[in-house]
Amino acid sequence: KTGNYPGRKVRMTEITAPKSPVTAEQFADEIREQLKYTQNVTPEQATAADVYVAASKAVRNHLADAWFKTQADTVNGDTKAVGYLSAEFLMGKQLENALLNAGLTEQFDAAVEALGFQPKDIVDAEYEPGLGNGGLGRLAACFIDSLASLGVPAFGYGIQYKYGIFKQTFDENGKQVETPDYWLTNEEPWGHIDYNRDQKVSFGGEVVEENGKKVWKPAWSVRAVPVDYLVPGYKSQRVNTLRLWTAKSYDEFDLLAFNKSEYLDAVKPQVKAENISKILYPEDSTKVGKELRLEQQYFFVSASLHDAIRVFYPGEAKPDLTTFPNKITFQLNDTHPVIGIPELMRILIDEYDYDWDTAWGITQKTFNYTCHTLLPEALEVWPASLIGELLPRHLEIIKKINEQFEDELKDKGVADETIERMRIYTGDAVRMAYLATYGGSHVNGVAELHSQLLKDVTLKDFSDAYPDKFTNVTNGVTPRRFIKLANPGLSDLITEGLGTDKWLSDLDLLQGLVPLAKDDEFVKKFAAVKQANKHSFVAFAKQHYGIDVDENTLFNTMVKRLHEYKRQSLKILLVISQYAALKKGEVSAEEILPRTVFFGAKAAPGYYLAKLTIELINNVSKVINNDPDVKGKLAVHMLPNYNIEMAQNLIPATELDEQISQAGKEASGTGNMKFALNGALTVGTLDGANVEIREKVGAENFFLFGMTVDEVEKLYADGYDPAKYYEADPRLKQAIELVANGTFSNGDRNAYAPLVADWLTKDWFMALADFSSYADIQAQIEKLYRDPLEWNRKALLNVANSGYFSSDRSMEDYLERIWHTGPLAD
Ligand code: RUG
Repeated sequence: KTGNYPGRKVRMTEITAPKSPVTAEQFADEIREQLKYTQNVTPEQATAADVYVAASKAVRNHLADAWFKTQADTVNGDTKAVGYLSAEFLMGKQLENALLNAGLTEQFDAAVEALGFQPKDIVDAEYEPGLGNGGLGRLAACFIDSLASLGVPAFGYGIQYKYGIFKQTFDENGKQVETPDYWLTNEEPWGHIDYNRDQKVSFGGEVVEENGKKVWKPAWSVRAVPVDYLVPGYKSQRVNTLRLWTAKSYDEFDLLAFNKSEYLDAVKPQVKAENISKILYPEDSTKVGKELRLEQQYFFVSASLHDAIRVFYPGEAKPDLTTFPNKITFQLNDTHPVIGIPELMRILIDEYDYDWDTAWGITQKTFNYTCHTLLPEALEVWPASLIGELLPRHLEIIKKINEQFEDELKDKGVADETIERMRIYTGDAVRMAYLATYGGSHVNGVAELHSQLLKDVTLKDFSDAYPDKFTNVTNGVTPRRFIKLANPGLSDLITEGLGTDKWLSDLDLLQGLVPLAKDDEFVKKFAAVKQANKHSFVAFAKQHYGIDVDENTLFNTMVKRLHEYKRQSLKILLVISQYAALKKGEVSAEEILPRTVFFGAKAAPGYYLAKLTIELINNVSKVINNDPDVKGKLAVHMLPNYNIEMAQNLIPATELDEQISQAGKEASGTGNMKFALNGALTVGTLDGANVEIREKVGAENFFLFGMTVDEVEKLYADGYDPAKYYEADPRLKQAIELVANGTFSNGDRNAYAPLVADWLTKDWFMALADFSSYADIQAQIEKLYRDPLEWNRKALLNVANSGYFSSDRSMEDYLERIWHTGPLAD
């Protein structure tokens, strides 16, 4: 698998072996040492937060040698590295994961106990960094974990935002309130800021001709300083690097202005520069047309490309960059880093004097593009004027790329009107997805269905012209964090069932559990693990949200970003209809299946209908949870601030998972994989990776409902009238009427009028059309749940057959289909 190529010289001769693991006593001493010399507290003075920092630094020290060795092998060996360019990395808490991967969990537990602390309190003291919005950022984190675990040399490149995704709370009316998430308030022991390996990133100005050469004269520059995070592989002895850039000013302070008492003006340059890495855009699958966003994208991509040249050609003034694509292949995670294509062209032509064709050859070989969406509005399109203002040289290059592209299409015999549709540069806009598709070697979608729809619809013209570029890599999740750490009870049971823990690095081994689904005793043990997880979640919910949850109810969860296409409104309408049926006594005492419904979802701050949906869920929750008539039968909780920590606690406790997006809208989903791997059954549509999950776990172990992509398309074409569905199903009609008549707004009929109007007149994602089949399938769900042994057998089969959804497998697919590289030699 490794890509050998000529011209590699050994540059670093001394390679240090990784330190051998320590005893618990030694590890306790290391923590004491950190407390003393870096925290400057005695063990008696130390708080859990002190011990957390000290233990983190001690683990980091253990990883240092393997990190150096991995870097040396990466630069000196003959294995092409992977550069994963991503505006988001949603890492989750680091300590527990680092301990696991460094093989130090037991030593840590014993060591902190010896110091008089509970291991859980130390782990909990970590503040979760929220440097991503949702699935896309978490996927990036899973991927770099898997690459390190597979021993593949890789760099994650992104931005160290000062403020991550906002913290979500709800006000007394149930409305979402966003507060800034300043995650760096306390000492953060994982990132190492490396001022000596900074890069200059410039903006604005103009392009002039000097001696027949285009020369960019930028107007202003910022200093990109790397903050390095270690990415330890699980049992691989490899530690890769996540390099997140932070923006610093070159002009700290304008002394002249200060001396004139213009204090605010004095810090302006600093503020302007540092703004670039200040905040993560709280958007997920929606378009933002912000200048600052383009600055952020260019900032981290330019710094990363220069950094890769520094790393692979150290100290060379005139490196042979024709070998660059053999040293590193860059994956563009969505359209956010696509400005990297013209940037590499500019670097090669302007900074290293390559001619256009050579530069283009290198660039096209260097990049690949992953598309994560089917929503046209999520494919970024930048006004050409904005690019021209901020990056004038890049706009010139983009125009030239577009000319070359149009010529190439003409040569291929592509029709003029098709070329017109495909233009990268339209005269007033630049389409980043098109630039990425043309400018790289491969394009992939993130689930089979999604990749097919990219070829058939979203990027059809491109797939017709360049069929070989297109491929699929279905997403995956890391089993280390999302099974081993999140669900230790299930992990132990899997290990017991398989007689080995090798499944943690080869998740296909879960297949070995299939025969155990016939063993009632094993299924009962599996059920007991789920019950124990529910019990733990009850305590977690009490501690974190102050709510009382009845563990003897079906735990039914829908957690993901709030978006109309994901259809949280479909779920809440069903809950309301179930409530109405209970109130009217339509369900007999024997028929009642007690349920607790959990929602978790952040809405983009400017997304009105999404925020109104949150408010509705909160107020439905208030009414239902306070209604003595349904006590013990139905409860609804909208849990605030859905994040990785909540996922790690709630997913293992969930029995029924909701994946109910409109078919053809969710690119993949990764929550669906986490739930299946933790033994929840899914109720879902044929969308995204649900399709493959159902194939793998078996149609009989998945609750399918709703229209298919073709049926959705046909209904759009025929003219969709949601009111028809409202009239046709009394359950739906009743639910919507209850929302409209003020039942959940103290009689105020206006409170949800915009939502009701949207449902009845527009309902773009056809929640109403799918309502009846969704409501109908509940009877099947409830019937099965009444037979715990059968339910758990099916849940166990979900676990056993979901090994495919490991991000290790995703990485192997990328390596084979796209990157054409592999692990470092031992
Ligand atoms: O919405 C998609 C998810 O379906 C997918 O699982 C995830 C990772 O591939 O990416 C999400 N996504 C897409 N987040 N932002 C975008 C915008 O393109």
